[in-house]
Amino acid sequence: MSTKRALITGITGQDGSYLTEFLLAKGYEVHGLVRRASTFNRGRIEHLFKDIAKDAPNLQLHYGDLADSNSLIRVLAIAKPDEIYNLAAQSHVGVSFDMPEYTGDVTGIGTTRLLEALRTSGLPSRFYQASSSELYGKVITTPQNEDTPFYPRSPYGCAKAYAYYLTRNYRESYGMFAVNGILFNHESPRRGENFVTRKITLSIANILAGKQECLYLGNLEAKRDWGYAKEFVEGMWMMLQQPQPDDYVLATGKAVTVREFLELALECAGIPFEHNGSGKDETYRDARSGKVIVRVDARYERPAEVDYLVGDASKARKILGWQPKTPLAELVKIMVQADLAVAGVQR
Ligand code: NAP
Ligand code: F7E
Repeated sequence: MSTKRALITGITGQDGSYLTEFLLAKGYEVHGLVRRASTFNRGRIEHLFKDIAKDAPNLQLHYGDLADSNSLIRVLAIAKPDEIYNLAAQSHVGVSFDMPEYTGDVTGIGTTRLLEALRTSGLPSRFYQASSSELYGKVITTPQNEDTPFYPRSPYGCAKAYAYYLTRNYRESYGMFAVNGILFNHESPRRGENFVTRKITLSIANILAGKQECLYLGNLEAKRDWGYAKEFVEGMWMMLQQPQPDDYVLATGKAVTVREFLELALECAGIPFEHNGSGKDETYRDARSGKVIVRVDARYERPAEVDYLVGDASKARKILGWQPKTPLAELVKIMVQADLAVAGVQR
């Protein structure tokens, strides 16, 4: 059997890096779209190059951008992928309120550019679209599954809704094998540093290392269904191995508040804490030193919040055989330990 080829947009991101590892281990030739940056943006996949022999070019990177159709056409012609994973996006919900037009262009229209480049290429590639639980936003029913109506609450959620429907439209209009993975939050030590879980674990490590005084957070009451990214990328691949294209939710089915995540992380790092005040005056102190280590800061609140998301992944469990394995307490431990090592804290 010939080697399978995959193209990953967003290969330098959290999910892109885990998916690349997963596909390389399965013997795939992996092509990645990398955008030009003035700073080094390949840190999450750098280790993979070190492991690869020079005469086994099974991981190839190509400059390109979801805002640039010609680069997508060029990369498709070079990679000729059997499978395409469209993971690239302006993926930060909070930032999308500051940059709604850009978010719409990259996260929404970027998907049109890639689907249209694929359609006109005539390649038979299977297409995965990174859809999101942010589609459900101000939820209509709980838990959310593939039939739950959408109510996006941010420019990011709206852009993802557009991309979701476009993916379905190309499937129905042109018979393309195009699927949506509607993924609930998934985290890891490779999570971007300005998403709340990683912000918490990295800040705690930096506080213990004496590199940071205090962690400033927004809404502590939001509830999320947090899983382990490494396990979620396997579900993406499973969706593209099915006989028929379809859309699937991936989630753990359990949700906790940002506050609960914070307290779990503090416990995991061995910091005894005292909680005082409420609202904007709320603080957490290190019970040993009395120093305030967590404060609430309105700068991190959003114009419209998504209060509570929890997913029902029973379709994925039944049809794909996918299920999450790592409980939240274990995920918190993995993230805290990795960040203590990054910060140079001896344990
Ligand atoms: P991430 O870490 O923010 O990675 C985003 C990737 O997109 C990075 O490689 C980034 O490149 C790339 N990118 C951004 N703008 C681009 C552009 N204009 N052209 C080409 N590439 C661009 O996101 P993630 O957590 O891995 O998530 C992967 C995908 O799943 C995203 O589409 C996200 O919206 C979606 N999603 C994520 C979650 C989650 O909980 N993680 C849940 C549901 C859906 P740089 O490295 O250069 O910035
Ligand atoms: O926020 C609250 C914030 O930015 C989670 C993306 O991967 O998952 C992610 O979107 C919650 C929100 O993730 C801070 O208000 C409090 O309620 O970590 P987040 P997100 O918005 O859920 C979905 C599924 C995606 O698709 C997205 O791409 O935490 N929160 N204080 C904070 N959030 C941040 N970022 N920073 C704070 O200081």
